[in-house]
Amino acid sequence: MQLFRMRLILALILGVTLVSVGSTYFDVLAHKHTMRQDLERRTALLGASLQPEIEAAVNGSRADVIAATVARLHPFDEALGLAVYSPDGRLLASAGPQNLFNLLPPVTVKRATRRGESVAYFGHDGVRQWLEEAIPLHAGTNLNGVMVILQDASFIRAEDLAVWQRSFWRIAAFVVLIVGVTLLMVRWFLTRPMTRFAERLRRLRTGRPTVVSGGDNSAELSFLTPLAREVETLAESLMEARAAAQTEARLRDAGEHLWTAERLAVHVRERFGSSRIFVLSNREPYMHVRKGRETVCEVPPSGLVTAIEPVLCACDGVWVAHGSGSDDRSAVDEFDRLRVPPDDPRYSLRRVWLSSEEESGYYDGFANEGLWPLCHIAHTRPIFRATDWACYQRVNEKFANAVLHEMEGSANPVVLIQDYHFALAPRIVKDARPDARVCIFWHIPWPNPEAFGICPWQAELLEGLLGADLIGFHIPLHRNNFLSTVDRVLEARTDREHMTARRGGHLSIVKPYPISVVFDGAIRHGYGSGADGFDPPAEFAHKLLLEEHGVRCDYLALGVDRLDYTKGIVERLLALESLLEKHPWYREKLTLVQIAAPSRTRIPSYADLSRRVEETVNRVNARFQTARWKPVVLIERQSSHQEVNRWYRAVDLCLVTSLHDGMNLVAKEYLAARDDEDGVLVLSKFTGAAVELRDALLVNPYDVDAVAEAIHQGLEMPRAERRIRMQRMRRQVMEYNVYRWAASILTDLRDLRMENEELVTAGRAAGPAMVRKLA
Ligand code: ADQ
Repeated sequence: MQLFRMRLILALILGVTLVSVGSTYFDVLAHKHTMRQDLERRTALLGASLQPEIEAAVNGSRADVIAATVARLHPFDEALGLAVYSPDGRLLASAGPQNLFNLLPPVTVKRATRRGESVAYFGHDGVRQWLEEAIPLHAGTNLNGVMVILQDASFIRAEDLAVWQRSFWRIAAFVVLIVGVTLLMVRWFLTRPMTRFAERLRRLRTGRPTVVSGGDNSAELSFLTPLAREVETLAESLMEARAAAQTEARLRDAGEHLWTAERLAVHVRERFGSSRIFVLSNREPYMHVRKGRETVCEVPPSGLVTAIEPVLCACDGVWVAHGSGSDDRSAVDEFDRLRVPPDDPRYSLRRVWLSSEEESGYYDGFANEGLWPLCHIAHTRPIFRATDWACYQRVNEKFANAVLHEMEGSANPVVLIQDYHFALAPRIVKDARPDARVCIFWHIPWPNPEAFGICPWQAELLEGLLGADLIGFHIPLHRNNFLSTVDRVLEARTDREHMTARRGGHLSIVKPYPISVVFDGAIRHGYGSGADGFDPPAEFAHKLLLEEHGVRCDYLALGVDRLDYTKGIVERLLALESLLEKHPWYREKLTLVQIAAPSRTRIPSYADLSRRVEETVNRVNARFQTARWKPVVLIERQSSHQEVNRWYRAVDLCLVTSLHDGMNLVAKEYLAARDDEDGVLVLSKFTGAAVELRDALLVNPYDVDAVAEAIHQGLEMPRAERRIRMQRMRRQVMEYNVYRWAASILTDLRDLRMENEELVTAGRAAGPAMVRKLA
């Protein structure tokens, strides 16, 4: 850097000096030219005024008259001398420095005589500089002599010198100014951004977050953005590769096989060959959102994208989803498609547009006011409107048709339909394309047949779902409930042993696949241990609470949820209140940070929940808070994945108190983030996650006092016990990660067709009795 700076300074000095000297040189030349012209003009005027008298004296041919006239007319302003010559070049008379006239070359006189006109010439003798102006003298039309006026021209050289002297200081000032400004610009616009950029890269390389102190430097770095994007993508790929290699090494060491994005991609390519995979979900993996004058492409936080993206990338599949971003239309082609991921396009996203009526009837209405509370036993009454149902049917058809359209020309396609928004789509797709392998994954619980029975269109929903070849739930209980509902509602044959349901001629396999999260240990979460200016997570959290919320505490508990009545947020707050009541020791020591993302805000029950949560927070805080502490800090917004991860790593205890939950990914994300093998998970036994995570402190969220006791137990738990429980649960999440979830579904989907064919073939071979049994 020093060498670069020295070279830059030298180059600047040389460059600026050369340019300035060159420009001064031309200035001096022009100035000199002007001064000479001016002197010549003045001398010519003087000559013209003297000429008549001198001519008269010369024409009189008397030497004494000529000498007297010349002597009389000299001296005059600026003139060095005046002389008169005969036409043959003989000096007749002179006034002024005689030696100079003797020195004069007769050239000007001869030239003036020869040409018959005035001749000017600048001469010098090393000390003085002068102008000779030779003017012919006439007698009538005859040339009778030459008059020479010598003008002092030394001032021109003096002027030149003065200009050079003045320019020297100007050039010096220029050099200093330009070098100084350039060095400052280099520092501000190059050195500093480059240093920060290098720091960013270093953090990326070491897997640390991109936090640069000193405020927003985005404008400063903006010119590096394209380069930064490329390098960051490259660095991320390298980090992922390194993480995958480390994971593989860990696995080899443990003699196990862990699923990674790369392994899933290879698996898909090997198993599905040329078959393309089509995904249908309500939420899209990439959203174009207008922010001020810019359009930004965002990835909505969702485990689904993480799991499904490697699958689609591996086979150049198509993801069909609702185009819900404010600027989504600007990013698609005439077929409503775009290639994603934006940085490295590998598959297509097909956006489907919905009118506000369709969104309100299908999404807000039937899906979220009807099916959501129907499937979650959380005592919020489902609302079923015939208009919403009609809309749900229409929209299911619309999305299914979009999938069918995308599938045109693809042989043996695979279709992965996501969630309760599309219960009718499997049947529509399968009827139109019997060669497709169709799967639907139901991300929420399936209640018992009595509870499901209150839906006026339960038969139609089941009929739609049974169009799929594979129906996935999180846990066996939901699968069993589903099969019981099918048994009760439809003319169909279910088989608990083989986990199948046959309706008409079509067989559906119904299986649990517990969804999970990415488990990449410390590498991606990568928050440091205090090195490089980063606070350890706990210190960061305590500092943030103090600075932003004025809260000082010893223990931190955390809740992370969408603001949804199934998540048991109010119950959690009541449990905290009960704890502070029964164990006053925790007052001024324990704070619950509740991060709540606003959700489905157009639906009245959600707006009501938001009000209730805020009221309860205010009431509990008002009851216990002191000058420097309060029991609850409510952060009511969608946070970034990184921010949530920081909190996971900072807290003593994570509270998941859902009243009912298909799985609950927060519990698993918390475990994945705790590479320090510390922390306690308090988990509702009504979540799907509770089936796997037996080392959590399992609670009934309705039993507020019991939850309070679990919090107490968690905070008092010895470090060794916390560690053992955390290790066991982390191992579970590591082995059953989200890639394994996707791989299991795809493997079963691939094998299922053969299994189906075998069963049907066996049935046919065995005759009518066997067929009946299967039917
Ligand atoms: P959800 O009901 O949305 O999912 P969950 O599984 O807990 O519930 O997933 C929530 C996700 O949103 C998590 O990744 C979490 O980190 C994130 N999140 C929540 N609040 C946030 C906030 N304030 N800021 C940022 N991120 C936040 C449905 C079912 C679940 C099932 C999943 C997956 O209801 O039971 O586990 O699908 O199948």
